Amino acid sequence: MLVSEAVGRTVHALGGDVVFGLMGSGNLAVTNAIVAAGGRFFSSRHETGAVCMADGYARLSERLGVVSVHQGPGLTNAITGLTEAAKSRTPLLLLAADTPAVQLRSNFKIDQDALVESVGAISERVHSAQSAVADTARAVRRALNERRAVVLNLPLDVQSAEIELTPPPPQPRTSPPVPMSVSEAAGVLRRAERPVIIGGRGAVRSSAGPALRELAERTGALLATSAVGNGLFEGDPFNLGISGGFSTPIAQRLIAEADVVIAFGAALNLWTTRHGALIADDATVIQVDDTPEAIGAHRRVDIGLVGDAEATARALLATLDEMVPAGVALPSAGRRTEALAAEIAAGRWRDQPYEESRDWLDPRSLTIALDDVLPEERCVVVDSGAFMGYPAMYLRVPNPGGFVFPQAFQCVGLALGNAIGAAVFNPDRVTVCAVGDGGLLMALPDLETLGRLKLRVLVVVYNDAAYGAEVHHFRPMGIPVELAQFPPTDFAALAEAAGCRGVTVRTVDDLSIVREWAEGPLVLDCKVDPDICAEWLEEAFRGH
Ligand SMILES: Cc1ncc(C[n+]2csc(CCOP(=O)(O)OP(=O)(O)O)c2C)c(N)n1
Repeated sequence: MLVSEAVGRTVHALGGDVVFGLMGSGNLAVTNAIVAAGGRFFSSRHETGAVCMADGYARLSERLGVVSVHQGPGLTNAITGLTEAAKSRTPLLLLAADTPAVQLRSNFKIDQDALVESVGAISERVHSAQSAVADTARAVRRALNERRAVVLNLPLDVQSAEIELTPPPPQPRTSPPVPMSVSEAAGVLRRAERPVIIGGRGAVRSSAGPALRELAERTGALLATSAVGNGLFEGDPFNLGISGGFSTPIAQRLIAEADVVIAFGAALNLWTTRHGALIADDATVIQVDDTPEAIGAHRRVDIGLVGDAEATARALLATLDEMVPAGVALPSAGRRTEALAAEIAAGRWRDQPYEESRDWLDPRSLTIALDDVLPEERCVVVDSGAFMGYPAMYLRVPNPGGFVFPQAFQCVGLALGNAIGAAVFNPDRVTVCAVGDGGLLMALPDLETLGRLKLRVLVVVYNDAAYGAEVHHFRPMGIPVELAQFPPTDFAALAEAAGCRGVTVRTVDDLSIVREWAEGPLVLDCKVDPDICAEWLEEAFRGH
């Protein structure tokens, strides 16, 4: 058997059975082998789109995301999406063909290892026919166990060598880490009067939601999430929603009043803490993370616990039970009152007054109306840009699997791919891809993919005919912004040309189309007011 076939079979055997990619002569054989073994392959029209699809698929499924690309330009095209996946710690395997070492003058020749490593991904390689299965198994193992984006380089000469297929070595199972002692942190929680728990992506990944809700009840804590953890505490009456720039006014007040903040799998970066302003200077900060480097990386932390979010929450609950005799109230008892729950419930973003745009579709009214018209079971995927606060602030999500926020690289144009991957994972759920006009034009090749795959994706284009983020940033300084403004683009026509349904939305009444929408992709070209600048965005610019 050829090495290319053995690699494909091994990837499939180790769980890589859903593959996104773009065919070239260098990766056809390995991809065919995965399909021949029973895998499914989804063609993208741009390699970064393929990586984003695998990234979106992996974020929701918690399985390995697999991508297949041609050597040289196939890999360079994939790099932007790969960077987001690497920064987001998505377990991803990118199969990249590579030029044979001896072909120094090949047009396709680049230093693939250096390129890949420069963006924080791991470069692995099938070194020889003899080591091909072990090399492949190692790449998969590192992607899953280390939660890293791994590129497996497949030199063409090695691919075409002959080997006898052997089964891959059994993959070790790792158990989640538990801190040696949680008594100091439990002691702090025991004395806390106004604790707040913040759950991030690490908490989502470890399915810590129920344990954290229990811990909050036990300690009188209020609950919040980082942006990527959105949905983790949905339905809890003491859920404050996203902590950071997207926080409601009441959430901002309550988080800032906390005397103890305990973060589970959340980086506590400048977004989550609103440039530090959300955490009081004298608050005790506890950070729980399974990655030692994450502890204290963004801000002062008083107690760091290296451990899995769920396991640590359970250990804290058990220790509190030992420390506090039954029937003895903690100082925070009485904090979670019905009155506070009612105040939180009445303080959603959609309840805050704003001055409605008179001449255009107001992006806030658009998003509130969308929230009403969409089914509860939804997955919201958000691109980067000035518009991105609207879906994050006004669209409810049913659970953490209902929100994908590919912002680790702060790159425009990735969400369409993520949305396609999300919809491949969950074809029955409506996937909403919220994107600016600039972002969708950057990802335009994969509008054809969406049309071809006929996925149930609603693309909502916040179309202000501009790179709005740049306009809102620089215009107030008196700096000319014409270079970031464009003539109108007709996304409804582009969508129809790509095999999707396309509709222009000028008023919220036009959203009635969503109620009638039964199948296939629908693109809404929403002509929003280009002059509205969200308050959170002004705040975010301070971090530039
Ligand atoms: C790949 C990439 N290029 C450029 C930027 C700089 N940038 C940040 S936001 C933005 C504007 C995006 O425009 P659009 O998608 O229309 O959303 P809007 O800001 O108008 O809401 C740009 C160009 C970026 N973040 N990523």
